Amino acid sequence: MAVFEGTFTHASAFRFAFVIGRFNDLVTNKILAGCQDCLQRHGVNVDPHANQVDYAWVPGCFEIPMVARQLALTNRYDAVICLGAVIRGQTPHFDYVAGEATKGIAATALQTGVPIIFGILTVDTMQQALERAGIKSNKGWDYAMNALEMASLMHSLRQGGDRPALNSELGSGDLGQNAALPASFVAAEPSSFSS
Ligand code: INI
Repeated sequence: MAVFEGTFTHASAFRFAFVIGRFNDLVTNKILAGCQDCLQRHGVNVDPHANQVDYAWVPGCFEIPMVARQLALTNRYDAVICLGAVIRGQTPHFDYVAGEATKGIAATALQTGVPIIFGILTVDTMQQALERAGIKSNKGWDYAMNALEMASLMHSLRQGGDRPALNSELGSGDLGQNAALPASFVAAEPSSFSS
């Protein structure tokens, strides 16, 4: 049998996309900065003009799943990171916005097979949101770590699975889901995964 788990050591081999809500952008910009800090310190080039991270801005959390799905379907990304902030104090339809974003993000991950990171803060007050966006800690760091881990884990699972096309794809030098990674990155006993 094999153990599959993600690592944080090959981040430079992956591509990521962000989907970020402009609503409450005082908060979402700070979460994004936390994410970028984490990715950068793990070797990811977060410059939008480089070819490792793309950014899509949407009006609010309600629009995030649609754009995340569109990005995931391109098959260019190892993970899509969704960032938003829904604050109960500001809206009577908090539950609708938060609920639709949650359902949509979950459905997108299951439908596309691409890790979609749920980086949506759902809090009661702006104070609580800011505390999670840099005043006390920055949840963006956690979301970026989740993205790195899931990108790595899914790669490991594909390596261990019976996906014949993958071997020919490896070595292409491309970034993204089919990127070539060191042999040590492959799960120890891949054959057991196909049984
Ligand atoms: N969008 C958010 O991201 N956070 C919120 O707190 C929020 N509130 O309070 O309403 C919000 N609303 C906008 C919504 O996401 C859509 O952009 C809008 O309804 C247009 O479809």
